[in-house]
Amino acid sequence: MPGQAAAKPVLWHIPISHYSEKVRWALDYKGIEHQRRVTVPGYHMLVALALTRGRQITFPVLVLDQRPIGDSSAIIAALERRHPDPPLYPSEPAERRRALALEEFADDQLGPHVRRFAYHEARRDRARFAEWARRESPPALARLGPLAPAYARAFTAMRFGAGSEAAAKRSRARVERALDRLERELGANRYLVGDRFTIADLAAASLLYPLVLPPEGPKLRFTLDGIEDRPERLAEHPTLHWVREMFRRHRRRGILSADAGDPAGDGAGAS
Ligand SMILES: N[C@@H](CCC(=O)N[C@@H](CS)C(=O)NCC(=O)O)C(=O)O
Repeated sequence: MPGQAAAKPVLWHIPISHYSEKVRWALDYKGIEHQRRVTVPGYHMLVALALTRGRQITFPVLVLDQRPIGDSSAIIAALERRHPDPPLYPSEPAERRRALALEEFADDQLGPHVRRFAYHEARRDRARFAEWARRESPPALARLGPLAPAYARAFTAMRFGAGSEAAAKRSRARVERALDRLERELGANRYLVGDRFTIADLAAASLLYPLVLPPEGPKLRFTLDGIEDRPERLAEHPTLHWVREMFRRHRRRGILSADAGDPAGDGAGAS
């Protein structure tokens, strides 16, 4: 309709999810006004399937120009085409290839293992995990009352393998190897590719946020026991210091529409 503003992009996300944080960061970095929607974790898979007509089972999903896009990397590729400034992809072809390869490395080698290990550590303290699940749940899930923590335990075990000590240990080792590789890739540089912030930095830093809990990132109401208890192994890793720096320098807050369904959208501001 002439004169009618284009519909704002709508981000379907999970506040605590690091893949969701990756897309929130890209939207905010590019200053794209958008709306955010949340739904009950678990049920979100049905919502993702419905939104994408069966193509995608995971969140985040972004509806951009009426088109639902699943998968954080595909979403950011579409944002890059639609809103090229400021760019997240390097313009030089070899640098762009390296940045996209590092994004893929972070998506595949880091994301699932950070998630399994972090949830496993969080689940160790049953009372604290239960308290977190009760407070953090969206209203529809909170209505389950005492069942909400049981639901959270079952979901994180079934979908993410967080219930298995052995699997969490393997994931931790994978995370440590990935941190070492990123340290090598960084060398003496501030950024992974070239001399400016790119998708490579954004992907690695966002997918590592649960191990760092930077003040600029999503607010969780607990810190992860395992990280606190064994700081000598992980918290002091140079790559995690770099993650803190990336959040401090580049995680600016973005523009949410006035009518956004979920104004904070990342758990920030919740008490
Ligand atoms: N490759 C996907 C992964 C996203 C993902 O794993 N999302 C989780 C939430 S953190 C999810 O929806 N999981 C549902 C499931 O495990 O099937 C992306 O980059 O967006």
